[in-house]
Amino acid sequence: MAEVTTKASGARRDRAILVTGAGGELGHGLLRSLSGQVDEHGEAPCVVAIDIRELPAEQKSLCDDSFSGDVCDEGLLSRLLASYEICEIYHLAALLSTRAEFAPETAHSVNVGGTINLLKLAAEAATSHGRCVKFFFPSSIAAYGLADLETKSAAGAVTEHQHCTPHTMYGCNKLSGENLGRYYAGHYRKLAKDRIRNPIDFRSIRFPGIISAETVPSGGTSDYGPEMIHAAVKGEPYACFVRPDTRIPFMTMPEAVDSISRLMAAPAEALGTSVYNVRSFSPSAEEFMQLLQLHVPGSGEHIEFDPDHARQSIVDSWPEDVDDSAARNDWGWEPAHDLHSAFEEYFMPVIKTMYGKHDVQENR
Ligand code: AKB
Repeated sequence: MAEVTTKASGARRDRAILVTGAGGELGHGLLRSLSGQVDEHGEAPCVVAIDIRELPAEQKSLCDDSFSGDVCDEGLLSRLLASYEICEIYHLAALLSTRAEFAPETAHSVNVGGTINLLKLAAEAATSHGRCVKFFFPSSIAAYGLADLETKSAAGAVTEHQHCTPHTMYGCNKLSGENLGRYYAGHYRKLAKDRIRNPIDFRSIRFPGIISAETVPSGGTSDYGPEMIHAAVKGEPYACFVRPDTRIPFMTMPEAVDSISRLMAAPAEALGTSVYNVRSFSPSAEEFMQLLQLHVPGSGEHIEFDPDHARQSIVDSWPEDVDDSAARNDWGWEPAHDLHSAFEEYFMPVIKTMYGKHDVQENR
């Protein structure tokens, strides 16, 4: 039985935005942007969060209600459905790529089983209140699978339709989530007589590695980027688990949150597809380290490259860049940063403040 940690009382059948995996890195940024957001009816729906762990006080304060529980717990989801008129869902809960490879079947249950549960909940909510439920699903560059380094280098920036042959359970699960979203949005219960057409407005972004200046990720394979930056500012040594020439796309956390808000606000008629690539910069691990060395002098001496064969093979199967022109054309996606401005305007000021390292000398 899920532990219920309700903040607001008496909130029955209020309109609500549901966020799963709200305690994760992306949830952290997203809750801030959703809190108090006014919808097209001029109302601010409740924000209701679920996470496997109890939310920290700061995140809880951004929600009207929060539940510690599992997206595989159908009982918890039924109780949510009975308590709220759910109008929008951000389904962030997932086991990331590295963690999923240690327990692939568990990852499948959480990542795919949890997604089906949330899609079903969205369809039931739509049936109950008679309006389409907007559903956001964060997909990933893990949905791609390049056969080898030669293929990766020849492919360059890949479109949404190329190389969708993932090498990881997490990537398979993300691709599956995209397909299930399309199914629930356009074809759910095709043969049922009492079928409701298009109960869900499903929208998804294939994220590159996301770097937050405020939190350090765990369980992912793009984690070497954020881990390196945070370690350097803290003055700690770091052993990077990929080769210096490893290249995948990244973006900052505020850009990731902004991309979600923009996609969700876009008129449905403008969207030519339900899954979009986004990206901001695509440095090699060595270029990353060199820039860090400029901003945190001496940090390069404490960074070594000690590739982990298995994790390296995962990153080698991800594209060196993605083509984000569909997102640019359909809903005006534009990155706020290139690599240099991300360091100057976001990573360095925010991370230094966080660790109280204002005295780390800038050397540019
Ligand atoms: C991971 O490394 O698993 C994630 C991702 C790229 O989706 N950060």
